[in-house]
Order: sequence, then structure tokens, then C-alpha cells
Amino acid sequence: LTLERSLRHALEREEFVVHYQPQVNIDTGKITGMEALLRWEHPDMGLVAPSKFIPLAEESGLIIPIGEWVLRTACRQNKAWQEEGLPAITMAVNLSLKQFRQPGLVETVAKILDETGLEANFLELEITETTAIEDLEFTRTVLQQLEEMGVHLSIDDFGTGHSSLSRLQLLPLHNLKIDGSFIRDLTKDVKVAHIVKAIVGLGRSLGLRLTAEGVEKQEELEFLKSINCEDVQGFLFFRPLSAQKATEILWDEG
Ligand code: G
Ligand code: G
Ligand code: MN
Ligand code: NA
Repeated sequence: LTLERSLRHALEREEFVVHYQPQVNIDTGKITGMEALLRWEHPDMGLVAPSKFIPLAEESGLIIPIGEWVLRTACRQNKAWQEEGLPAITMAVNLSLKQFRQPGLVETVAKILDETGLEANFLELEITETTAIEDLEFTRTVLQQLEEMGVHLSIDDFGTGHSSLSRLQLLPLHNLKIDGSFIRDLTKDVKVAHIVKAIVGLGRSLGLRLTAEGVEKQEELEFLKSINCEDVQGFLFFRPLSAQKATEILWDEG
């Protein structure tokens, strides 16, 4: 209960920060995007992980204003990088089930792009596989509106939600993110390696970009390269970084 009470005041007290985790193209080694990851700097508890407070934010409905703040902060940051003259990259923002289902989501996204001046194609919205397939018709309607606006759409945690690409291909998607649990077992279990290879092959033949999450080892990277996975995100390259660190990293690239 106390946690919920402080969560209620966290926005106005400016206790949230967004960290950014780079996504790297395997062939070029260049950063192609960043994923925005919310952090809560609690005055007494210190940095609280999303797994501790996102479920609470979902139940209480606070995820709606918090999510809007994340989206605005991330879009503004990406626009600022472009204005500094850094190479243009995509900003990926997570949307929870409740956020995806909120009435007026499409209008909110349009408003924030307009406010921040970021072009739509530099924003990528991530929904989980579970969110996507819960009501495929609804998902398709919303994603089509976002797609018409030019926003990129990504399926997060792919492989964990018991869906199939034959169903997901009904959606206007740009990117599939292979869940980190597969990457963790990639070099330990040959069956997992076969599954990842099949996901990458099928995904790419459907015209999707493939991002492997949770890449921690060189061996995993080598395998992903050998099967033509495009992008990787993981501790092998970068942990989620503060805005300042992320900016430094982008300058180092250029
Ligand atoms: O960064 P970390 O691994 O602790 O994130 C844990 C989970 O929290 C991930 O599943 C991630 O998708 C989710 N998450 C992080 N930031 C946000 C956010 O801004 N909005 C939503 N809805 N989920 C987020
Ligand atoms: O569910 P989602 O994919 O949005 O969650 C991303 C989360 O994964 C982030 O909270 C980030 O901290 C975490 N993460 C990113 N790279 C790695 C990694 O290489 N290993 C592990 N264990 N977690 C990672
Ligand atoms: Mn994500
Ligand atoms: Na994920």
C-alpha cells in the first residue's frame, strides 16, 4: 500500500528517469536504435526495478500517465540527439497491455510526435506477443492506424507467448524481438538453437527485422551472425544507460 501511495506521487515529484539500451547491427557494429527503459528513483528505496512497480502501475491505472511521460521523454530525447547532429536512430518504447488498450492511444502518440517534432519513423512501439494476440482484430485496427502514421511496430518477448508467425503476419509489423530466455539457452541446447534459427529465417522471409535480446556472450553473437539475425541488444554490448551516458556513446560512434 505504501508503495502504491508513493507511486501515485512519483510523477509530480519527478522521481522517474528513462534509461536507454542501445541496439547494435551485427554486420556494421553500429547503433541502430535505443530501447527506452523506465526507472524509478525512490527517495528511500533507491532505484526500483520495473518488475516491482509496473504491475502496480498497471493495476492502479497509473501506467497511463506514466507511460505518456515515458513516450514524451523518449521522443524528446531522440529529437534532441538528431538536433545535435548525431546519426538518426530509432527509439523503441514499451507499451503494456493496458496502455495499448487505452482509448485514444493513437491520438496520444500523434500528439506527442507533434509536440516533440520527432518524425514518426524514428519511433518504434513494442507490444508483447501476449498483448498482440489477445484480441487480434483489435490489435490489427490499432496497429494499422499507427502504421499509417509512420510509426514502427515491434513484437517484444517473441517466442514466449504461444502465438505463431502465421497469425502475427496478419499485423503490420516491422520488427520481432526474440526473447532473452532463448538466447540464454542458445549455446546450451541444440534444440533452442534450431528454434531461434527457424524464427530468424521465417521472420526475415516475412520482411521483418530481427532483434535478439539479452545477448551476453560472444558465442551467442557468433551464432546469431551465422543465421543472419540483424540486430542485437544485450549486456555484451551495452547495459541500459543514463541519458547522459547514452549521449556520450552516440558521440563516440560518430
Ligand atoms: O529494464 P528491465 O529489464 O528491468 O525491465 C523489466 C520490464 O519492464 C521489461 O519487461 C520492460 O519491457 C518493462 N518496462 C521497462 N520500461 C517500461 C516502460 O516504460 N513501460 C512499460 N509498459 N514497460 C516497461
Ligand atoms: O521485456 P523487455 O524486453 O522490454 O525487457 C528488457 C529488459 O531486459 C531490460 O530491463 C534490460 O535491463 C534487460 N536486459 C537487456 N539486456 C540484457 C542482457 O543481456 N541480459 C539480461 N539478463 N537482461 C538484459
Ligand atoms: Mn522491450
Ligand atoms: Na523482451
